Amino acid sequence: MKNIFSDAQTFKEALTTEVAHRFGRDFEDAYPEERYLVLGSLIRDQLGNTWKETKKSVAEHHTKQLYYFSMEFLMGRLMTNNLMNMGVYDVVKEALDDLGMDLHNLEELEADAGLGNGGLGRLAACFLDSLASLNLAGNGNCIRYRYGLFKQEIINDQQVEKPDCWLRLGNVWEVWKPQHDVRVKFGGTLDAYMDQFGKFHSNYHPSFVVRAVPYDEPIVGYHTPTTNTLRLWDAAVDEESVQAGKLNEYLNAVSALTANVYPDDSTEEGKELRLKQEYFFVCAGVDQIIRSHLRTYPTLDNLGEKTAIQLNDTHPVLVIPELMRVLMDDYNYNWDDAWNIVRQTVAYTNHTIMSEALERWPQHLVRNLLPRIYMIIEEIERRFYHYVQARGMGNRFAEMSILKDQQVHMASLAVVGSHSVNGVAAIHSEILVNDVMNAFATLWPERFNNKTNGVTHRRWLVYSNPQLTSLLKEYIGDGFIRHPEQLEKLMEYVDDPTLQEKFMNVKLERKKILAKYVHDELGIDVDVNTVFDVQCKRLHAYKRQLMNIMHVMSLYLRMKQDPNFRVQPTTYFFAAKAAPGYALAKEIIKLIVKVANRVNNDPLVSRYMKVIFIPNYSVSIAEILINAADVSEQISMAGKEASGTSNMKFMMNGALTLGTLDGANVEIVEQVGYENAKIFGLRVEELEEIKRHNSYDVWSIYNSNPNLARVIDSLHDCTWSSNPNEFQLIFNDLMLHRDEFFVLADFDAYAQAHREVSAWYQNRPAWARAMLINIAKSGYFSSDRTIRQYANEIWGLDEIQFTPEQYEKFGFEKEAE
Ligand code: 26V
Repeated sequence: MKNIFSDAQTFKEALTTEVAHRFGRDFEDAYPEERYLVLGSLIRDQLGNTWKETKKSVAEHHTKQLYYFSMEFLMGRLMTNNLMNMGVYDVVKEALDDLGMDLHNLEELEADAGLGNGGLGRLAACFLDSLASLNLAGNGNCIRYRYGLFKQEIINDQQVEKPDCWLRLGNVWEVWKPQHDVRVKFGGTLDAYMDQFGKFHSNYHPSFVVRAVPYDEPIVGYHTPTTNTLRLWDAAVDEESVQAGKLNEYLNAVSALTANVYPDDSTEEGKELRLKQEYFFVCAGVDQIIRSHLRTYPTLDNLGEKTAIQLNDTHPVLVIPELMRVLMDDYNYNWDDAWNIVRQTVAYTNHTIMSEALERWPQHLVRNLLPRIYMIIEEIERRFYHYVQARGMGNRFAEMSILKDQQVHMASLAVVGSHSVNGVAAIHSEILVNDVMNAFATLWPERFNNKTNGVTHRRWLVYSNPQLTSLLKEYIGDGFIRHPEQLEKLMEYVDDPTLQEKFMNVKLERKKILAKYVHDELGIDVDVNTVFDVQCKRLHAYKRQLMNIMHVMSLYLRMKQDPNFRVQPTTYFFAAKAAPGYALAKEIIKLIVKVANRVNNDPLVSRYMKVIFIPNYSVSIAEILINAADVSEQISMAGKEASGTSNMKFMMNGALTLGTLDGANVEIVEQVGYENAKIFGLRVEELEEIKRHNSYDVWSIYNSNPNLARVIDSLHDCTWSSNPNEFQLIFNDLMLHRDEFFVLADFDAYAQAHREVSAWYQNRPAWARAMLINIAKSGYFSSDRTIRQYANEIWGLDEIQFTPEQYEKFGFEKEAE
């Protein structure tokens, strides 16, 4: 078979022929969308070859496989990423250049796959890249949402949510597999009885049955044949299951199931639908695993030896009772054997300690929607109770129980039913063990471990910042693309004035690209010679975007009042989506936008500062925003941010962390040293102390700090809005509800940290050196390192075996061991 990607000429011919076949047009006459679709399908078809070899090798060598169950995969665009990983980017670019077409323009036609809310979903996407690039058999399991997370527009200074129609042009990467559908059953009644041998039998009469139909996307590793699968389940009607006279109701229920990503893990409405979504992709995913296992092995006894399932937070935790159900009811396992298999197979990652974000479902909801699953959960709880009593920890059972307060506690179910529980940064894992899950950690210390998050440096550095990548290659070669720890080689050159200058020019290039975007999209001119200070992440009170904008407000007010007070010119960038039902978060966005309007239109102050709110934060925006930053704002209240992952992306692109000792910031400073970051604010222990003594008094801070008091007054004295009540929620949150996230307590330290950063920036060589050190030390935060740790310490995965001939066939070189 001829490889159409072997050279530009061959590819050009393949492309033009395919455009004619598909659309009946010459390439020159084809619409850009048609060209894009054809290019995408040629790439996808080519991946079919490596896909086939990967599946074959896994089956032949009985390679252990991982299934990463996640409600969210924030993949972003895949075209260029795939071309780069396949090693054919240059061929395709040349072919398109010859045809008078810019590859970049075609890329732009691809919609972001925004199937997620934030860090948790993007982490899953980074993990897929690392799994494939490290030759590990790791597949994703998720839902094919027809609409991604809402698109954010700012209208009348406020967030407005619009649908994200990411499938408008279809999805060139997916392969529809209707032959692999699965029936998923909900509701109804269960007649159960025990026979004379104590075996359970049941007749289940569900009230709602839907077919789950998979769409598979190939996930290709960097310069290797390994091609894994991201399986997205769509819901389709089951013709047999419509109740008489209820056709419309049925069709609507099927359609709703996979309509959209939940924009919030905390709102009340749509709870039942969310639970349905969770069981839907769990049931389908488990069924697929069992079927695929039984194609290779005669028994399920060795399921846990050959399969690992990782639960990305508790959203897929129903895997535990579902796998129990299948093993016992469909394959005749007794409880104990089934339980051992389940526990050996399943591992759980916790991503938050915020108690309002820990999943709990009303018991009646679970019982009504999933009667058999609920029964199994009750039995898990019953046996767990006896287990705890027998180990003399009965006094702490209440902390650990699954069923309490009329609710099902999903995190407890996850810990009880898995063999590994991990947090996502060292400090977070410590808090889990010492505080949130202390009873569990006392009962099962060996079950708890830490896996500090990472991000794929191939997307967040190599692909999104080609300017920096070529500079790095010039100094340390290209080994770091496969071995990110080699970035450390840059340490040898950080004092080199030539490199420092070259790097500052690269940064300037990236700032110009961002400035152009801001000009084109928002019509605002920003000065690329100012400090670019960036905070981009979901809007949550604990992340303290409010503290950031209040600091900006204080500078503005002081400059207006005092003609001698001037600051280092800075552009403050914000990007953040708020959950549609999260009123305080939305009000904070409004405040940022209103402050921006005032500051940017003030002829005097705007020479020293501008504020830019970039709407619709997404993977593609992150790709141009993060690498343009000088300063990375990571200012959550200590103890609240489990890890953070943008902090790592900023670091890889040289930005200096201005942050609290929270999440992975702690490990970032461990890597770069305190002298190459700016750490401020109260630490976890100090905050604990203040809370213990109940000594936090916002009014005494207000009364003793005129500068801060002026900022707080400005919330309701019509400085930023003609309506004095516009920011009532914010004022109340700070001053009447005692500022839960200690914004006032950290405010002065934060302002001081800013002053120090500004002074630092004025020393160009020192600044450049610190930035280079951040890049050199960022290898640790590659998801390659994280995935290796998961693979070795939790999953027990071995590499997929390919022969040297297979490598050669696809044009790759096998690395020496
Ligand atoms: C948190 C909260 C807190 C307040 C109310 C509503 C709400 C809803 C969701 C969440 C977060 C849920 C889990 C999550 O997305 N965690 C994030 O996981 C990232 C990847 O591990 C990590 O970097 C972030 O620190 C963590 O917040």
